[in-house]
Amino acid sequence: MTVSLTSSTTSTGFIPSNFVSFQSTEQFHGAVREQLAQDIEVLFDYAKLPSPLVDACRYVMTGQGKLVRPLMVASAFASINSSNNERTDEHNDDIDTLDTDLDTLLENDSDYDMSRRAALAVELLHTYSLVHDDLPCMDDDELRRGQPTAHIAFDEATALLAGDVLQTLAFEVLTAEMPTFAPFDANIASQLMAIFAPRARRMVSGQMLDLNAEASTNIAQDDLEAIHRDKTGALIEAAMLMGGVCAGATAPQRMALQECAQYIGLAFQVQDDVLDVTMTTDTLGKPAGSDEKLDKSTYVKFMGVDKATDYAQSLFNDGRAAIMREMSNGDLNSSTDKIGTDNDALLALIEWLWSRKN
Ligand code: GRG
Repeated sequence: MTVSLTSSTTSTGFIPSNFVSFQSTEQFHGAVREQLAQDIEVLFDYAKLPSPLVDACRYVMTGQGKLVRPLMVASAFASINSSNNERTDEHNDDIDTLDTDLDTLLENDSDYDMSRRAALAVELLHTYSLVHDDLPCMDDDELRRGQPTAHIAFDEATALLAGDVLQTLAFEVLTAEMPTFAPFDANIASQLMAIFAPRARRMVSGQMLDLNAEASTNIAQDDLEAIHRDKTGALIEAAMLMGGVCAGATAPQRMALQECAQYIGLAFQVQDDVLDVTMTTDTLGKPAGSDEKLDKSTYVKFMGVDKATDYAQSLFNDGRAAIMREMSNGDLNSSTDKIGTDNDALLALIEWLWSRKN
């Protein structure tokens, strides 16, 4: 599989991009992770947080997270970008392409940098939710991403503030002028904000519904699904849509991204329930079997491990189908508005998610 991403030749300043082709999903994901690690440092330099707040933030942001949501932003960005560039190429076939190519490159550089901001934003928000979720007043967990949780490594007040400031930074990063990022595009930034803010709010609503459900003895599968649509699904939806918007996704492309995200958001949660009972603490990097210990309502509790595994697989397949349908735009002879090509980062991402072990 080959995926394409527009990538700055260096990460300093507004420099026209090269189109870099990656030979494998691992290579593509590695490049996204490396860029994100650099951007996290740029952000902490910019934010000038006092100690030990900055240490706690760096600690939680640089643990062994899988970076699923930034990878979703980058994959949606790469797929839509590659699809739309293909269309531009077709359109420009008869035109002198020299000037157009330079315009496209400059435009893409700014788009790519907006996708870097979006990737950073979703990871900041996600990490804040994990830090708060682990606090003694929530799940009271001591292990996360293979290391002691923030309130254990630091103290409860610092962990609470770290979560708070990560959340604030998640919004700030979309419009701050920071070194190594092209000046933010106000039009894209406002679209990103409109996607991100309500879904960040839905994540917290989902957490409340989850806490309410813990107190109730008997909840239906539909209720569980509604909880996870908000708690886990909303941010996944935000990640895919934000990546698409940065690459200039059309309305049908956005609808396909949203539909795909809804399926894989739920699939991800069902899979999480399965992994909690089938994997070890070492592999998970967080306590195995904690759902049962906390008597949580999970898909495994509803339907058993085998059926929950099948359910996750069928949801991933539905997510893939949403993308595939858009690739052919309902008409196998049409290439208009298709999401990706044979080198589709999104389809590769779904495969990678399905094969995850933690
Ligand atoms: C605002 C306190 C608060 C919570 C919001 C998202 C959330 C609700 C709580 C986090 C805990 C949790 C179990 C969420 C379910 C979503 C989920 C499966 C999170 C784990 O995500 P991964 O697997 O984690 O992507 P890494 O560590 O790899 O980033």
